[in-house]
Amino acid sequence: AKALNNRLDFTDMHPAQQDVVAEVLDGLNQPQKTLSPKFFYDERGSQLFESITEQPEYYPTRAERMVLRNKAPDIARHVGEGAMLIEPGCGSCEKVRLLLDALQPSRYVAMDISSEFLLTAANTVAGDFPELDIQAVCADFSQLDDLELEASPARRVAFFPGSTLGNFTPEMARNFLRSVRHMVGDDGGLLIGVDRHKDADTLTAAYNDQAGVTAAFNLNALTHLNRILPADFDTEAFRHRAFYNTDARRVEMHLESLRDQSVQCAGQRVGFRVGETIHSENSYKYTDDDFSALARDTGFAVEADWSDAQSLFSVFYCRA
Ligand code: AVJ
Repeated sequence: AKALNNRLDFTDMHPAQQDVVAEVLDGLNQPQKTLSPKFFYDERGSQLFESITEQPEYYPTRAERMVLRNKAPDIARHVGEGAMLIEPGCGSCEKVRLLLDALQPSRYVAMDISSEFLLTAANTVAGDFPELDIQAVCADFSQLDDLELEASPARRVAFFPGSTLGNFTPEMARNFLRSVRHMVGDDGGLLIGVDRHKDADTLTAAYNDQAGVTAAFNLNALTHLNRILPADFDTEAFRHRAFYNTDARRVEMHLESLRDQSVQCAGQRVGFRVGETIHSENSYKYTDDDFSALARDTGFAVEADWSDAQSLFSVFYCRA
């Protein structure tokens, strides 16, 4: 751990560089072609996501911010004072800011896979919250088990906002929350933002905004692949599709081929029939019962939950 200033430690766990080409080709060679949602987030993709969160149809970000801002004092009563707050995948640390004044954690552990982005974000938080101790940890989600946290009697509370859990299959969600449970220990907690199961019209609209930003975001994954593989996807030959799969309780995003075509991907030919899709994202939605069962399965119990006025989005506090 390298001290960058008095209150900001940096730990680099050197997350494994994955073989991106092999991973993408493996997904595109499945009977149902798939692509990980992580390929949305190049620089333009991150800007487009930012813009999605400002679209009138896309309610989750607004709803969660509202809950965190309005319920912060109540959340703080459950979390308790002086906790060690640990955020896997903290990104720009934007959500935690809404809680820090109320929560007064003894330490904020900000984890992310991109060290450059992480240090910028952590430094900005350090500047804005002069009393706060911060540990910035460069790591991916699979490294939670190996994370060395400061030995301290503080209660460890994981913070996982943004309905990032929605991108995980039920099996991935169970595995992830089990490692979170292991990390926070027997006295620990979990504060998590989850998008709720609701009518298909509201969900379909949220992933098919009128301005076409979500469509541009989805199609941008192909532009991203063109650059990094490289590949020669024609983004005009695909269209964005998003729908609620009610049985699986997930919004599915796909990129649908508008014609029979073949695409060169890292030197390999990948064929598409007209109407064939690349499944590019799942966004799972939860009922109270679904989430409680998941919590129970992973060694947690829901202690409190808060929602926006329209019950679109929930923040749960779970105790080990
Ligand atoms: C970043 C996973 C919360 O699932 O709603 C938004 C990403 N995809 N519009 C979501 C997303 C399309 C988002 N999460």
